[in-house]
Amino acid sequence: MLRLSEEVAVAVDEGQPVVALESTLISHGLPHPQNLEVAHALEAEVRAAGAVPATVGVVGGVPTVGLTAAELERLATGGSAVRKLSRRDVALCVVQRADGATTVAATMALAAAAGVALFATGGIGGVHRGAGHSWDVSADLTELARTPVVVVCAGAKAILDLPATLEYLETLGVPLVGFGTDELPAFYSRSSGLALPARADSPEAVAGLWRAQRRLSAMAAPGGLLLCVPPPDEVALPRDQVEAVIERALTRAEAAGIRGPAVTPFLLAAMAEETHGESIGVNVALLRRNARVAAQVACALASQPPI
Ligand code: PSU
Ligand code: MN
Repeated sequence: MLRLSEEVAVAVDEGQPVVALESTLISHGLPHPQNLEVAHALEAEVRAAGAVPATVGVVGGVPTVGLTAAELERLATGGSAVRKLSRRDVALCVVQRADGATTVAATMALAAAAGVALFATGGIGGVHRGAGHSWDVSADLTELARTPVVVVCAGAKAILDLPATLEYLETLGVPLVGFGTDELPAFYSRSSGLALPARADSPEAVAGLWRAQRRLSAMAAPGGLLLCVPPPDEVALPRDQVEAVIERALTRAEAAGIRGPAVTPFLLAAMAEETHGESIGVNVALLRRNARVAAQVACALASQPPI
């Protein structure tokens, strides 16, 4: 039911550092042809830092950890034939032998099943603005509560309700750690004004925290850890400027009656239009940084004794 590439299977077996990457940001988060370039660039970042990349997706109904270049291209160019798969959608995609790109939630589940502990993405899903009315809360949050994977991100996407997302993650018992910061990054911007409960200043410190959490899972249900890395200084956008753009994007989504899984891809595309592509530049830069940091943590973890 789960296919690992030869390279990933060997690396997991030998305890080499491996970093999982998601595919929804390729198929539904970024425009073509930039999406395919980014998919390759993220794998290159992971390799440059000394780890093995494992991009996750479902190809012709086969859940795969470690997509080949041809499979990456298939998911990047398939357009609407490629499904956006959250955890609940994977089994149906398997039965129907369809192609699907995995969100943070589904990628975590498949990475954990393959024995991969590190995963890099851009921004996780979270509590949407107006969730008190719509109940739109991403399954990424509940997955973090139950699946033992370190997710490296730039916080939750700025289009969300960030204070509510932090509250929800606290309710679920998910540890949040700032990488060289005390504050939750706001995806496009470095600061959100929201304090994080913990901070780590090196990959080794993150690896140490993760080892402790995994050992504690003997007495408590296992879950993930969210490592929050601010976007690179050179490309980060000022928060007040981003907020104005988000308001316009949200108004457009509301007017178009967008609901459910279509909300996030719609808002990301609207952000790109409203910023004349600037939001995509930030998104790509932070993805690359997160891939590199995840690889560094994977290397630190691999050099410590097994948990
Ligand atoms: N981060 C990005 N681009 C994306 C996503 C995250 O920079 O496209 C995707 C992730 O796959 C995440 C999903 O899991 O959006 C969240 O979707 P939803 O809000 O429908 O749960
Ligand atoms: Mn949703």
